[in-house]
Amino acid sequence: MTDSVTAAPETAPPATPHRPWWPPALAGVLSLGLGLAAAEVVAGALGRAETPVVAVGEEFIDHTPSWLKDFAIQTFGTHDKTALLVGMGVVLVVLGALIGLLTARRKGWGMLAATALLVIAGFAVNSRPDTTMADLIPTVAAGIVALPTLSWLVGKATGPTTPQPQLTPSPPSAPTRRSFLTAAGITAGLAVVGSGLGQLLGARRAGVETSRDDLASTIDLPRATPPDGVDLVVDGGEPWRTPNQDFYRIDTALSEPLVRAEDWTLRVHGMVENEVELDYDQLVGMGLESRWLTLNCVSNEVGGHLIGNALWTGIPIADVLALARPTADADAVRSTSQDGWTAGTPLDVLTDGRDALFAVGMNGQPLPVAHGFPVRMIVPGLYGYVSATKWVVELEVTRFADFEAYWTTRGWAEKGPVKVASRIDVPNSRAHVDAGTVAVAGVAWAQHRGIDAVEVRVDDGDWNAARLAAVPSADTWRQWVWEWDAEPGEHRLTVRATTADGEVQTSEEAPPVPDGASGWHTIDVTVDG
Ligand SMILES: Nc1nc2c(c(=O)[nH]1)N[C@H]1C(S)=C(S)[C@@H](COP(=O)(O)O)O[C@H]1N2
Ligand SMILES: [Mo]
Repeated sequence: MTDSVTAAPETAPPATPHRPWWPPALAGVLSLGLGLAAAEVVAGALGRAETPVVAVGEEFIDHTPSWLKDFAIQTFGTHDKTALLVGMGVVLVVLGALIGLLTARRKGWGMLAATALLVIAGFAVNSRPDTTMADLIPTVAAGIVALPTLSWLVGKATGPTTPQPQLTPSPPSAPTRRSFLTAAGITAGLAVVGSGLGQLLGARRAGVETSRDDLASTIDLPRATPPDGVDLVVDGGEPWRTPNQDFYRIDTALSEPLVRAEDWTLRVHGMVENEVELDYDQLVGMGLESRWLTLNCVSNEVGGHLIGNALWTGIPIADVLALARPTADADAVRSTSQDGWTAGTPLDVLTDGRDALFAVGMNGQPLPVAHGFPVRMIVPGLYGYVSATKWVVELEVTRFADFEAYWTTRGWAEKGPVKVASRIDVPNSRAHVDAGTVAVAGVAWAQHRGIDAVEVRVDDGDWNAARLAAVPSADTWRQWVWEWDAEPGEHRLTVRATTADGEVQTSEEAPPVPDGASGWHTIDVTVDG
């Protein structure tokens, strides 16, 4: 006996109101779109090329089988990249719609799927050559924007979350529908504005990279082949010449200043008889010189790696100052970068004949943007914070008594001559080595004075003279090696250097603040019998 047809209304299963499928799908697509637009803005602002979309596209290109590549080129010709982007757009719309629908039914799963998509994009970014952790920032921004938007917009698309007991299904009420459409419209508008802004910001970066590429053929940069005998080539040691992409980077710029060479000028003023303004061609026209110079940061700890050595090509700062003719009572030069950072350098250091340069080239390449393109200063013998102004646009000849520079207002010393230092690179700290002959090796530096001796000590034993590599001048770091006849047990190795003018590196420990770290570098190793 079946009386279900006539069953009392109160025993019927709760009615699920019919809802159209497209609002949550649209919500998914728009949230994803807004997230990706946010990534474009952040990437543009930071001057980073690797947005999640670009990285996934590039990975796709790199991993496309060649038959598909050939097919794409044959079919789309030079529009193959456009075809790829359209294809990716279609895939993103489908994925966004699916994520929106999933979020409407199972919110947790939908959010997880969106997160997974961004994590995959993050892996793509990470697999691109030359990327650092900072290149992940745009992808993270995409997540920070997309996930809350997804939750909010899908919520709007599906109406109030508190179930309203209803006997008869009713269509979503007009106000709910209208508020979803408003929210969707705002999201779409923001996504469009965001991607436009991202394009604009990214174009500036592209313009600067083009300017750099052009210079590679118009200015005369030498091949940066290290001189003979500078590299001891000990296994695990650092190369004497630091490749540009491995050169430490320190600056206060959250996004790199983007200045095209053709837009750059340098103004020299203050206590001078003749104010000077030079553009890039005029500066380069004064004559380029190339010098191996080691640059290090005052913040480097004993044993640290905030130091690098490169072939710098540029114009002597002294030549530019000679055009301006500083007055006799001046004793300082305050240099300013395009983004307003300042350094104070002693005038006599800049004019005493040392190779202080306005550098335009680094290791045979136009200066990388991160290292100060188009022009930066580098002064052998001084820490970077008092001398190595990147993106330099202005010199004011002045007196130390009359100004403070960026780091001196923050407790660092007014003058920053480099302290003599030495570092053990091989073996690694806490390494296990076999008893017998062990190469102990590293670098020592005292720019502009030069290194005359390096000694190594085992535990509290006598100092042993290390063998020194060649150097082209007193302005670079110097590699050293000492052959140790290692006996089993735990040992502590200590290094110290002596400068060419006779200063023995002090054992007295000082922190980096206010004028550079001092003390001997030591490492502990275990010699296995
Ligand atoms: N414009 C600008 N130039 C700058 C800095 C900076 O913050 N802004 N930092 C200085 C410091 S503290 C150092 S150690 C060197 C580092 O140069 P690098 O990043 O090319 O290694 O740049 C110097 N020049
Ligand atoms: Mo520095």
